[in-house]
Amino acid sequence: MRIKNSELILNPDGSIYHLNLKPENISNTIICVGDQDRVEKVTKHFDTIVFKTQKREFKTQTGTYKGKCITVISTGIGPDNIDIVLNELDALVNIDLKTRKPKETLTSLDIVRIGTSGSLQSNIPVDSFVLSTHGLDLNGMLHSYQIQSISDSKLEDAFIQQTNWSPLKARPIVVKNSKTLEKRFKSKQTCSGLTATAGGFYGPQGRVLRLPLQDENLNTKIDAFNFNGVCITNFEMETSAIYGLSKLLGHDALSLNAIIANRASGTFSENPKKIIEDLIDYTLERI
Ligand code: R1P
Repeated sequence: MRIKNSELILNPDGSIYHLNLKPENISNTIICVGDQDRVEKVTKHFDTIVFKTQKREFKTQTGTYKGKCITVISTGIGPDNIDIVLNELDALVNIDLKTRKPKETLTSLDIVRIGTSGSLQSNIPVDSFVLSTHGLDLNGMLHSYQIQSISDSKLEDAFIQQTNWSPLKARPIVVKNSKTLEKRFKSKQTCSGLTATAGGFYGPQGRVLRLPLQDENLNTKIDAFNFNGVCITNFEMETSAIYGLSKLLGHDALSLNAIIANRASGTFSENPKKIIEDLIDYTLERI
């Protein structure tokens, strides 16, 4: 069925609405970063850059690193932006933009996030790398889709019970990473665990400036969560959305985060730029 102009929006030049990209502008290997200024921190290592564009917070550069074609794209902050980025990247490879029909043969993208994050555990210090085995969706975005086949209801039930999760909030959803990508990126340098993805930076991650929290003990319960040895390592704002939409759309995704804050000890990295640079080097060597 032809997808209507109001649902699949194209710019006058034929590029997709928010990302400003045409199918020929992207590689099947994607690195996504939150901060648009991080795009160049990745592509400065490239042999060549063949394409650049930016619209709003979505900045894209495509080029080669040691001969491999890679696209680097910034997502901005939050799961709402990931909904745009994942759906539009998928449309570029899996929908014929001229006929506006899904293609019969689908393409699977490799999507690797290079992010920053706060650790929740004292044994995962600032300046370490976290590889997310799962995304724990605490923001509700994925509930707009049919997620039953990709979510882990046992882990979710344990989380709801152990944290006394408010029924007034969206049910948490747990989604796994791509095991293929995990094998390639896991090493002694990475700590593995479950990454909680919040829909905001302050209240949704338990930070208090002037507003009291719905549950002031929630972070303590999240820190202590344990289900058959699975613990929650860190908090950020994109991983579960990337994992959920990638699984639903048939892409492989992995999220790597540089730990720049430790919420357990209240510390912040003295040199966050360095640990982000180190994670970029680490990722490019394995991609
Ligand atoms: C919050 O400051 C932002 O930083 C983290 C969070 O997930 C959120 O996007 O990641 P990035 O540095 O990749 O944006």
